Amino acid sequence: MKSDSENKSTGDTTIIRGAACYDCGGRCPLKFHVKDGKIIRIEGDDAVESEQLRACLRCRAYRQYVYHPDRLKYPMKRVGARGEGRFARISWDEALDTVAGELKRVKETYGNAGIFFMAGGGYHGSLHSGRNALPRLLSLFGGFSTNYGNISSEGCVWAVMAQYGTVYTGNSRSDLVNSKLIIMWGWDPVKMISGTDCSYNLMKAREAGARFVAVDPRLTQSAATLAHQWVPIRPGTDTAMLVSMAYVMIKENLQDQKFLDKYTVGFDKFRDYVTGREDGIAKTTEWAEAITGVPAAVIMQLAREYATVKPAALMDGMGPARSAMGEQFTRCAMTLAAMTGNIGIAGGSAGGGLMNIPIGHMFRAPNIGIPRNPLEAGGKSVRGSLDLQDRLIARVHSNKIFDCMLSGKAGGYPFDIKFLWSCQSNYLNQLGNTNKSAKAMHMPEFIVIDEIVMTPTARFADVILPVNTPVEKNDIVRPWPSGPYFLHVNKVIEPLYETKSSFQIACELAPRLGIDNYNDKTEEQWLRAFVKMAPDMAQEITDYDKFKKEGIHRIKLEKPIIAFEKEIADPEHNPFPTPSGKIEIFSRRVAEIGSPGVPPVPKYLDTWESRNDPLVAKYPLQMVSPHPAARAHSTLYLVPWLREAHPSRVWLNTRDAAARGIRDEDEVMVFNDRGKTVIPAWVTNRIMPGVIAMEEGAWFTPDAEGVDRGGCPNVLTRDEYSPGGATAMNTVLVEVKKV
Ligand SMILES: Nc1nc2c(c(=O)[nH]1)N[C@H]1C(S)=C(S)[C@@H](COP(=O)(O)OP(=O)(O)OC[C@H]3O[C@@H](n4cnc5c(=O)[nH]c(N)nc54)[C@H](O)[C@@H]3O)O[C@H]1N2
Ligand SMILES: Nc1nc2c(c(=O)[nH]1)N[C@H]1C(S)=C(S)[C@@H](COP(=O)(O)OP(=O)(O)OC[C@H]3O[C@@H](n4cnc5c(=O)[nH]c(N)nc54)[C@H](O)[C@@H]3O)O[C@H]1N2
Ligand code: SF4
Ligand SMILES: [Mo]
Repeated sequence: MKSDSENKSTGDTTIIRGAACYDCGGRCPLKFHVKDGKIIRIEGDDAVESEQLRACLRCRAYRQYVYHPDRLKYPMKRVGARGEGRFARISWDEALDTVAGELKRVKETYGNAGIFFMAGGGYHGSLHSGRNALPRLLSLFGGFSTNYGNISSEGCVWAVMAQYGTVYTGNSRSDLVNSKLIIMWGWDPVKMISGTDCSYNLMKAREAGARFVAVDPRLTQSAATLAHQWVPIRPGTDTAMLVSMAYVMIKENLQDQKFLDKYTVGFDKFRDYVTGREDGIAKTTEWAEAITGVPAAVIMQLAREYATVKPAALMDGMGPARSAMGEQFTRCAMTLAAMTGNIGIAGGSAGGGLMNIPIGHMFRAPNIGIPRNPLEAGGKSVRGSLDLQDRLIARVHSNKIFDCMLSGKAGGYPFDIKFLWSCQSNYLNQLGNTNKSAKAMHMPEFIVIDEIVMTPTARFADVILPVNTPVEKNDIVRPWPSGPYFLHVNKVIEPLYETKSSFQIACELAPRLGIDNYNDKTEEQWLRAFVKMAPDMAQEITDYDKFKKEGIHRIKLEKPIIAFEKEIADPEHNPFPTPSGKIEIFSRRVAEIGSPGVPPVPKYLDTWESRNDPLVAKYPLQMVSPHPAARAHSTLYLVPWLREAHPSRVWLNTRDAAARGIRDEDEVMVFNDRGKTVIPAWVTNRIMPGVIAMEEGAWFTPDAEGVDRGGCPNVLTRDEYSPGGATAMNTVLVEVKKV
């Protein structure tokens, strides 16, 4: 029998265990077969004594990523116009001297606030991540400005902090088998993973007899494989359906009043809103049908079912929350979880979108330690306040980076961006309104980008620093939302070409900036220190060498983790970490902000570019941009196997296609006032009429007329965020025509 510890080598092939670090929704142990210093094969987990953490198609195609001919091989400087994409090779010395010189010049001329650090989610290792390595350097250099707001889930984070006071609101996936009803609401874990152990446990729950309902404008992979019922819903209207489900429960007295009385504050105020006592509008199923397109009878049925089948897990995804007023969806889902008494019990779910468990989670990953950014000294912590205004000292919202680049202080932002460091991000491609972002990229006086491939963002660099992939360095990484385990990223091959990690780059820049206390450890000393630094790791990993060799340390839990189990079982000794010590359906902290966009109890609020927007006459279709099945965002875009497995297409309902004379696989143009993109159509009834879907992450490839030929949905999205911070990616009106 094989086991975790076996690294069997046959002939001249060696097996090295390691892991990937994509921002991918999971995290998997991998077995790399290496021959003559080259990876010749990759396998997934082979554990026999525990549940396997099986790799998805993306890491199975890793070889074509590592050995892609278009990898950036050596430092380069721009020789053409900015954005044109013409570069010439330079030495590392010239590249680093130039970057250091520009940092000093900008600091002297404009002050540290002119230096903007823009970090994406591209790499998750503790040591080599530029997200850790570079802020440490820039803080020691006197400070920097940056962005706030988790693009993925800021609305969810805001909502859970308001209602529960913590981001750890998920249960172990192994607890799903205890659920009798699982509602996948804008949640497609078969594709987005939601923890590597998720799909397997959902299958087990299905086999154990749980009923599955999917609420999504698309019949997702998860809906197709698991669901008994698909409820298509108009994007951005989910809160109305949830509110109306609450109406049914209240009218039929189905809510768990004992639970509400004991553990929550403010249900009475929510009830007043739902019944219409507050605003004169009863949130009936007919009221919700008109908004959501979901038949009143279906809303009624799901409300009754969720209120009476126990335990039930309302799994509210981040997709519906990544929209205008998205945080209201998350707050409302948590409120229904409380109304049905499904919080803190096996088989239930507290909701909240994030689905994080606290042990072994990536949010708790140790890192090299970032000194407080001097520019933020004295300010509130970014997470410390629910009022977004408090975050503006040296930051802009992520979806306003490019707007800030364009208008700076004159546009009301706290700084002008003079020096841009884009690190492990492809934000030109990944944030709202790409055509506007491309204009903004002409504003900074200097742009440095460390990257693996020549992304649409990297094309705008003045200096490009080539970075290596996770198989070319040692690191420690932790799982996405569930787990619990820790992974050791092992160096499987020597760094290719002249590539370095972001951490190495920072180490080599430090002396050039006159910083002599940047780093005092070797790579191995850091990794050993990390294991001691994080309490959950220190307790578990007593033999670092074994951990490194096996590539994984699995935490053995006696029973599944259930969020808020203690708070529910023994509330007197375990208050919720909120000001009231209870679940805050009414939040005083939110009330104090005093803005109609953030009501103190969750409410359905109409948004821009909804079906009620007059713009609908010109752009009648709503667009959602789910995460790509065969990539991590724009990472892996160039990998041929993945492109073949999952060609990029726009999902278009048969009725909408017929009305426009479009047939399957026709090239179509998707457009609105912000941009135009050309992409083949997938004509299908797996999406509801009136809605189209384009996967995010396809590379922006403008032609001479400015039409994107790459199928990048962000030429259409808006660079806006919601009052609670949600990045409004799924709130977009468009039209489609045949080209
Ligand atoms: N394969 C793959 N997996 C990934 C990633 C990836 O790029 N590729 N990225 C990872 C990252 S960083 C993140 S943040 C997560 C994101 O995870 P999610 O946010 O959960 O993923 P999405 O695909 O954006 O959205 C989930 C679903 O929401 C639906 N949806 C969109 N708008 C609405 C709406 O208004 N109402 C309803 N009911 N449904 C709606 C979409 O159709 C989609 O099926 O995924 C992670 N996992
Ligand atoms: N329309 C639409 N847009 C979206 C979303 C959506 O739902 N709809 N989702 C959003 C979400 S949730 C997210 S998280 C963002 C993700 O947006 P980004 O964070 O920009 O993610 P990627 O597109 O994966 O780009 C990461 C880049 O990092 C590079 N990289 C990888 N490893 C390293 C490394 O070690 N060092 C350095 N320096 N670079 C490295 C990769 O080559 C890649 O180009 O996209 C957002 N954009
Ligand atoms: S991309 Fe993520 S989920 Fe897929 S195999 Fe790799 S680590 Fe696992
Ligand atoms: Mo994300």
